[in-house]
Amino acid sequence: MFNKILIANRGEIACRVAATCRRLGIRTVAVYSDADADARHVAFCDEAVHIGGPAARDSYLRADHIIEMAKETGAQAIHPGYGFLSENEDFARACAEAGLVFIGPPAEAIHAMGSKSAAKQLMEKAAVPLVPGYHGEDQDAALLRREADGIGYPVLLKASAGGGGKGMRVVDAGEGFEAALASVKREALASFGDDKVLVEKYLTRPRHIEIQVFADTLGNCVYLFERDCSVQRRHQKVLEEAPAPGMTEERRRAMGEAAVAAARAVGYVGAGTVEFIANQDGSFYFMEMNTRLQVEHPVTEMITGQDLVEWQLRVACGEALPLTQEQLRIDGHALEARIYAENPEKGFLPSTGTLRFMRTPPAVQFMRGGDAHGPAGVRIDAGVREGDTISPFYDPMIAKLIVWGRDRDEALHRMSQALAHYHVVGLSTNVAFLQRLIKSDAFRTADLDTGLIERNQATLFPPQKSAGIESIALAVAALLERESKERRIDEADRHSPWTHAGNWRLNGRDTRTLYFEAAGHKLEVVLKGDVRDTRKSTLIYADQAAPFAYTFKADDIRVDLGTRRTHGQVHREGDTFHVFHDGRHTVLGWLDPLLHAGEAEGEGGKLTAPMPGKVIAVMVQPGSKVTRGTPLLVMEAMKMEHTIAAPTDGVVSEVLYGVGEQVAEGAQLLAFAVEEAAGA
Ligand code: MV4
Repeated sequence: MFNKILIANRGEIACRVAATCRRLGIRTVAVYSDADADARHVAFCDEAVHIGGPAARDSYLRADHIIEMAKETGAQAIHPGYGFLSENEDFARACAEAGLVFIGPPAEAIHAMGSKSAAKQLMEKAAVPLVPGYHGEDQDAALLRREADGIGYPVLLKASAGGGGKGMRVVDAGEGFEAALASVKREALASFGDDKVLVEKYLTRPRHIEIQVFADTLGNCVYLFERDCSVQRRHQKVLEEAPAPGMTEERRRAMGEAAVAAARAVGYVGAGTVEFIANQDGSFYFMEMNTRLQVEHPVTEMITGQDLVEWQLRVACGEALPLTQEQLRIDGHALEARIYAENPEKGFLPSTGTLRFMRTPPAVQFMRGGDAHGPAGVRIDAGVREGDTISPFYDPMIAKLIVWGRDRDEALHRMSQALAHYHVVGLSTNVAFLQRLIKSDAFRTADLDTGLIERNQATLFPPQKSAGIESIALAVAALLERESKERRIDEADRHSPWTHAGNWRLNGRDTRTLYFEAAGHKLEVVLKGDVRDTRKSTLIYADQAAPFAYTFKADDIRVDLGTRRTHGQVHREGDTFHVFHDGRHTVLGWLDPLLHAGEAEGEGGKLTAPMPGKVIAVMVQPGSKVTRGTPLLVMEAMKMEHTIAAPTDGVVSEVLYGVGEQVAEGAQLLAFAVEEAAGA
């Protein structure tokens, strides 16, 4: 086995590879760009080498420089992860020339699968099923048209050099053929420098089913069953699972053997994935082969109990595959959800910023040797920690959440539970969207195909509901708990504002009105009864009134609303309450009566960011005395400026953001204290 390897990647996959190396006693060298100096993968590895600027071409794509660093640090091999240099045949060759082992397939195998039409010709010879179509050398337009007419419409035109959905066009009828051909050729030439196209019968409701294969240098080749990755959005996978729902034993064997034949046809070595599209009737066709370890490999690890990175390392140093086909078994069902920093409500726009707060469900980190899924059946592969930043330079994935169950229903249940305990503050995430997806009828009943998300827009993007009474009650509980703690601390201090009950806003003896703001609406909550002493009162909100009591158990708040008991977590940042309840994240801004005392109804003056954006000017500093309406800070969002002004006379006690910093919607920007003298 190797003593030391270099990992030519970043993020979760670099950490994932390092985790197995650590278990096997292999030293690891990380590489990092300027943007990643404090990244988790750098801390996770034994050594690290700085390789350049934040843009990938200035760092993670610098093949020669990375090879140089591998030699300098005494690494014997390079693991490329996925993306970046993983499917670059020149890099694979250059490693070999430098006397380093490339932990991946031979350059020739990468090359053979790089061209779609050449790959299809090879697959045809190996008797791997192909979609009816044309993948010949002759690119004469009239010939291509005759082929399309012969196949029957709709047909799909694909750039031979394309991949991952780029350079494809559906043609519904013969009349549209020439225009579509010209457009695909233009796009292919511009994107891949090669305008060769192929023509295929277009399948209208395909499933994406891929087979994990593994080959060693001794001539062994096996399949580790299938993954269903049909749930995608614009060719980005969202959920993956193994095994594929509805798969029969015969079809599993047929697809597995076809995949092994495909791998053997190109002299494959190492981990690879053969991608098929399958019709609803189960017929399946070769699409392409990915010559790397894939993002979604953990679901295969969960159901087979095998560590695929360990397999890669063993194969790369010439060992035989750890198991034979007969020894491989499927145990249970696994699901993977990709947690992204993005905003599903705004067209899945990537969301950059700092993970100011992050709580994750109980889980094992990465693969554990000998224990595929850990006690809870939950695994998290993450490349970031709380406090880290998601920058615009790389893929905005936060983590992969992987769950295992004895069957699909158990896995679904665990995924839903785990998502409900994935709490992120600081940027938008797709967690709530994933939760809706998991719970949707289409996914629950495994009515899978690549159009699932498109077709279920209505359920997956429901109109935003206003905050429910449970979320409000949780925020109120968090507020009251904090106040009672602060009061205890300040009890001895007669000059403290708390002892003057200024924060209580008591209207009469036992009624208190609280105002919150959520999604631009002002919400009124009335508490009646003695909240201070018994924690029991009545909560009135949006025409509902319920007896209200709460208790804290570590981070968990339990709330009783009459006979309904619920629980959740609240993360407070200044006057902003992030309520996590029932798998949802509700942001409530508390309108502190101390700050809003002098304010006319409906008037602005909040010290929180009205929308995500960037701070472009800060006019004050801690200690600045200001009068009501004084501009404090300017934000820029959507090319417009927003000035945050003092809500009343007072003193700035804290400035929480500096010029140039990104702020999330609802984030508190400044802390402000009412001028002592003003109220006296
Ligand atoms: C297809 C197809 C329908 N018919 N080929 C998209 C990416 C590439 N890997 C293959 N792709 C497709 N090829 C024929 N003949 C539909 C797709 C397709 C797709 C395939 C897998 C996963 C998601 C997809 C989303 C849209 C289209």
